[in-house]
Amino acid sequence: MKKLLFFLSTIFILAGGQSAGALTIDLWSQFPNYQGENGLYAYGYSPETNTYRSIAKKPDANHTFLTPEQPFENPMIVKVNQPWIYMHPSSMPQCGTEYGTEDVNLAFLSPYNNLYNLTGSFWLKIDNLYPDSGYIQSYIKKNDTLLFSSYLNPGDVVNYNLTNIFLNYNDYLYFGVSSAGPDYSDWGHLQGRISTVQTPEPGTIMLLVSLASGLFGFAGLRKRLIK
Ligand SMILES: [Ca+2]
Repeated sequence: MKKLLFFLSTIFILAGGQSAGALTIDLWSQFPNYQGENGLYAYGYSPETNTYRSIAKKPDANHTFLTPEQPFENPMIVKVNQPWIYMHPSSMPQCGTEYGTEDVNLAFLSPYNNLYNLTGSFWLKIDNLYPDSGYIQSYIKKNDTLLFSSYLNPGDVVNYNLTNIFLNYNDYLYFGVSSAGPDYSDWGHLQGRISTVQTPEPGTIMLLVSLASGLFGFAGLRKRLIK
């Protein structure tokens, strides 16, 4: 009987066990063309003041956010060749003092209370003119909580694989790149995917409970008939 119940439960979960919010976001394919598209935002982040700032969308270019009021227009975040998103932070004084030192962030605003899996990579592309230049810190945060962090030298790729991260409705995930000092040749890149963990809906759970109690009831009736 236990085997039968397990089998039936598995069938119901596989057939009908949609999560409250089934969602998969590929950061490259669904990279926003305006702030908030697909729940994604381009932000500058000031570690000094712990504040986030929307980066301007470049009017004459798609999937490009930058800071035109500062030298080199950093912080900058741009969808480039698949699967990569280019992320350049900003560090005083080479990138200006308008906003001070800022990390560059791609943020995701959770539309549900749900569990999420996060997989992907950060990469520090080599600047061919200055191959030894460039050094960054990559990180992933849930609101103010650090979930992942790694420093990268030129050419380094680091993978992340975070499972069962619970986000409430309107919680933020931040995929960030910090200059970790000067920002010369800080050609940071990000790729990855955000996906909800499939969990049975309450209706499915109730169905399983009913099914289980029904089967046990049937088993009891059968035992009584056999007696
Ligand atoms: Ca740096």
